[in-house]
Amino acid sequence: MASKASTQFEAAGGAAAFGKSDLVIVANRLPVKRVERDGESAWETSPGGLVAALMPILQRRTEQGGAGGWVGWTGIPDSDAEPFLHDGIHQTPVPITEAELEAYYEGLSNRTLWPLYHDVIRPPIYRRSWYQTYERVNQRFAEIAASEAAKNAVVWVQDYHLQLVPKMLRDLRPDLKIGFFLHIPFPSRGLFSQLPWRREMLLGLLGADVVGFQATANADNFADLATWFAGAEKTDTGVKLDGREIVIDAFPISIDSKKIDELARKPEQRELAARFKRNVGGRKIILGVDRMDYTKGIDLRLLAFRELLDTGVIRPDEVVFIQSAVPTRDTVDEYAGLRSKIEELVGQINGDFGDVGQVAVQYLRQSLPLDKLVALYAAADIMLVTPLRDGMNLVAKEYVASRFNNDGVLVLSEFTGAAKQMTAALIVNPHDRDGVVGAVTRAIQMGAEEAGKRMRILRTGVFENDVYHWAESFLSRLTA
Ligand code: GDG
Repeated sequence: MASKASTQFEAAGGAAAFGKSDLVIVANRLPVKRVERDGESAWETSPGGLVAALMPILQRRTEQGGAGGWVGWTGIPDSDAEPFLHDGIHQTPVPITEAELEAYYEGLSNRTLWPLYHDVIRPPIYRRSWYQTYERVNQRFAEIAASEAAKNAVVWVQDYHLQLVPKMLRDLRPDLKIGFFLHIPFPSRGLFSQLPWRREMLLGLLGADVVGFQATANADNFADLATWFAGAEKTDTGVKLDGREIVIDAFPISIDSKKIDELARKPEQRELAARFKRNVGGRKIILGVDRMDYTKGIDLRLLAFRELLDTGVIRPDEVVFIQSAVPTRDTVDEYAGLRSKIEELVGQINGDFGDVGQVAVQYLRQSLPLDKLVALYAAADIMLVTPLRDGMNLVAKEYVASRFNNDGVLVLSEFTGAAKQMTAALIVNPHDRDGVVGAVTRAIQMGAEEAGKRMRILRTGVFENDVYHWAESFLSRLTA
């Protein structure tokens, strides 16, 4: 596979022959997925904030006479899909085999880096063969990006799956402007030092001109590690390495706030939200929405809810807790155990506090369509966002964007990137059961005036700093 990509690259004349796009996004996944429509298969744009934010920027580039491109995996193992045009954007697939996915994606990305970067909530597994595959797949991404990028193009690499790409790409194409953004947290020296390939990973990232993080603390950790292990020198804006200035900064990601707000206001959406409310017998709704991931603190949240019921602060005929947990990374072992644990807790709580036709916890394990999700946000009196560690957390922002009546209370973990911006939420330490119980109690009792004041502040922040602002501020820093 690696040889196929290198051959393609060399056949195209290597770095001497420049590709088509002058703005290229490189991400693990392409922004499209293969779907069956009317008995035929076709490419369809994938939902999600990152795609929604970057597609218009790439399209604008095309309209202005340039060309936007995206390099990534199709989501189909062993696929040899050819490059194609979708919505005016060059889509360049990176082929990945089933065996490589096991090592590069499930292994090094999701069983080593994901737990390590999320404060070792689960023990990271360090396996050299996974790292070697990660390196090989990263090299393939770099080579394909090198052949896609026009001379002096801007290339923006996304996330922890591709941390070696910036340096690999710079070695192939020193003419490029290279940016990197990490969507998950970046740990402190004490934790990061565990990584057997720490120096390689740091040098990989330092190949970029701008390395962006969700929060200042992450950027500071990276600058510290770059000087400690990679011999970089601190500067006012980042670090210097081999005579090259590298900007290191925080660029907190956000959502398409206007789109969520407009959707929530639609009459059919309001009707759906009202129907949800009727379905739960008019009870107050506490809501949790997460990927089923051990970083999200779903179990601790359920235990806090149980305590509220145990102590009688909450009565099951007055309040319902709706937890939506969309399945994710099902093939990774650590996730299977989590699912049983959560389902057992839900079962216990409902066994003890449910009634005929009235559950205490309404648990949904499915991917909800966006309109249903937004109607749930609109129906929820209290949103519980209690991850143990989270780069940003977009759910908190989506909830706020859905509350066009300026009501509802957000309870937010201090260990999310979002908590640094959303200080008008009720901020909690998810490990502190008493603290979470106290915050939910306060949220239930909060008067409309205080709730409205807090929500207005939160909404102003979410509308001023949307995902378009995020993308533009990163790119303008990169091209400055
Ligand atoms: C990573 C970082 C960072 C969830 N259930 C459904 C559904 N979702 C959507 C939400 C939201 C997204 O998934 C989850 O985003 P988060 O930010 O909360 O968390 P991660 O998936 O862990 O994202 C995180 C993010 O990257 C961006 O940089 O904030 O820290 O871990 O948009 O709405 N969407 C639909 N149905 C569901 O059932 N349609």
